Amino acid sequence: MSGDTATNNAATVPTDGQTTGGTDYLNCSYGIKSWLLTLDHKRIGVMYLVAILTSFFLGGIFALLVRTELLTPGQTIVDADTYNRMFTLHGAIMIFLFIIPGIPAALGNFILPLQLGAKDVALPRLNLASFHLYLGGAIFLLAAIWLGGVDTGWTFYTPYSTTTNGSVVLVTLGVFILGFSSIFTGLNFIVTIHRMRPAGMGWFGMPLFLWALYATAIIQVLATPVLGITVLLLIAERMLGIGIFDPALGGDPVLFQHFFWFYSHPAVYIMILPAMGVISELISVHSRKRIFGYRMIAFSSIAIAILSFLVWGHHLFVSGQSNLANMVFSALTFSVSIPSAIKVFNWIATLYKGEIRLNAPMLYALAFILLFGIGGLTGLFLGSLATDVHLHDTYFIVAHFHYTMMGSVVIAFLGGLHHWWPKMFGRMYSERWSVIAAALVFVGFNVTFFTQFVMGSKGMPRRYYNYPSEFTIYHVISSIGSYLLAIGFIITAIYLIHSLVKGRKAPANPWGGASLEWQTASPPIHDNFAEEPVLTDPYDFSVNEFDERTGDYLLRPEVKG
Ligand code: HEM
Ligand SMILES: [Cu+2]
Repeated sequence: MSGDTATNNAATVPTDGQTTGGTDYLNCSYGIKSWLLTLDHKRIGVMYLVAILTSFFLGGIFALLVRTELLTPGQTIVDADTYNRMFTLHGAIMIFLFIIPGIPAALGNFILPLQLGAKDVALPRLNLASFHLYLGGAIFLLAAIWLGGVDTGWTFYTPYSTTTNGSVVLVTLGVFILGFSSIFTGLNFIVTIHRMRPAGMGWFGMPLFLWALYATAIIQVLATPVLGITVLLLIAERMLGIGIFDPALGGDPVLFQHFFWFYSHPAVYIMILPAMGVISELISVHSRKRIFGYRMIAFSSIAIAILSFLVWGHHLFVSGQSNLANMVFSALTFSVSIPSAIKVFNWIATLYKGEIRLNAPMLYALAFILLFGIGGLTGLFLGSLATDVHLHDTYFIVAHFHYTMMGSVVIAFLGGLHHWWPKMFGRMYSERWSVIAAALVFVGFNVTFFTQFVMGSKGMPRRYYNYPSEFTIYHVISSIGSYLLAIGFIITAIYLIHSLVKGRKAPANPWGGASLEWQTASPPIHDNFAEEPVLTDPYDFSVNEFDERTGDYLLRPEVKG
């Protein structure tokens, strides 16, 4: 097998930082410089992971504050203005600092080159630049929080966002900078998948995770510039008084909604497509069964990426859009469910007669199928005009996007993290606690958000600080659910951090995966592969067999050749 690794096998040591002669990418050099200036995709992936999980923690704190405020009608812990700022920051942090970079930047960065048998991504310096831009954008958002935040909602709708006081310019500038981080990551992944596939690995020889990252990258590169232009126009109107969106200045506020959702709807697929890619890996590896309908799953990722650009108008059904446009966007919205359903049915077909291991990665994969099912199907309620008029801007919407973003993407993120954790950090985590935490997250999540479907269908509006007392019981149940959810996340953080210090040493291939990342050491060396990996079919699990003595799955001698 050739590719860049073939040419220079000699392990190189990083030039950035104090080299130690350590054997793996974690201990081959030390010092803050060796991390912040690293060109190693694995270290960049880990830095993203730390930054993104810190953002999730911060966004989660705001979520718990929002839920605590909603425990009673009227004031509970904060006043109405502060409440508006809290849900806005919750949404903005969760979207722009956590879930958009999310799986691609953290897990994608670490795993993609390994699954290609490569030493790194095609453009390592651009990769590092995308991380620095992420940090830059995050600093703008944090500065905005420090200066009082914003109360516009994460959607920054005009003309309110061009007139209200608050750090709108800081936040939107942060979003603008973060956009470049996303574009550069996408660009890097597209070039790497095109140029660094080893000889013998055709497009249909790649793991499906890479197809999903590829489809995501297309959206990152094509859609994100639209968001960049939109926020620049918003800043121009706010700072210079140029009439673009504000009717008082001769602008059109609905134009902003078109621009904003032309990015933000495809953006939901930047979130969910990588998650779907993770699920394809988890379902097949942890049922030790070839994925069912490989090509249909691969094509469905591309189909979703294309269709995602054609449905943004379903966010404007009650914004005075024409009936014709409403009908066209409604029909197109239904069509997106077809490629999504293909994935769900193929995952279920893969499980059929599989050797299913009910460990944390599989439990999260099974939870994903159910919760994504609920999230997706309730999307059809909102895609149909008659029901959307009733449900728009209610808690039904809040529940819907938390089932898709939280119940699906975050759950898949957790599944992928537990799947690749032994590879990334060379340690096994407590299986028992991972199952307990997965159960708590699952129950807590459904108690929090299923309740919101019920109160939303009864007319409870979103973004309301106060509410009629008939909704109190739902809010109390939902808040208790969110505390359970938080406990589940805290337990997860504890045993994962514990595993870094005290965890059992991980074998190279603890789960019996057949894709190339499992042929590297756990954790990998700086250059990834000490010897050329053997090119295998990523879903042919007969290539390896379990070795009781080491707890490792080893390539069969006849495969190794
Ligand atoms: C950790 C558990 C979470 C809880 C308890 C939670 C709770 C909530 C609640 C109650 C609202 C509605 C506030 C209102 O309309 O007045 C909300 C809004 C929102 N949440 Fe979450 N959420 C959580 C996680 C997430 C995650 C993981 C994401 C995305 C990755 C997310 C994204 C959003 C967005 C975008 C909004 C809309 C904010 C707005 O109206 O501007 N949430 N969340
Ligand atoms: Cu949408």
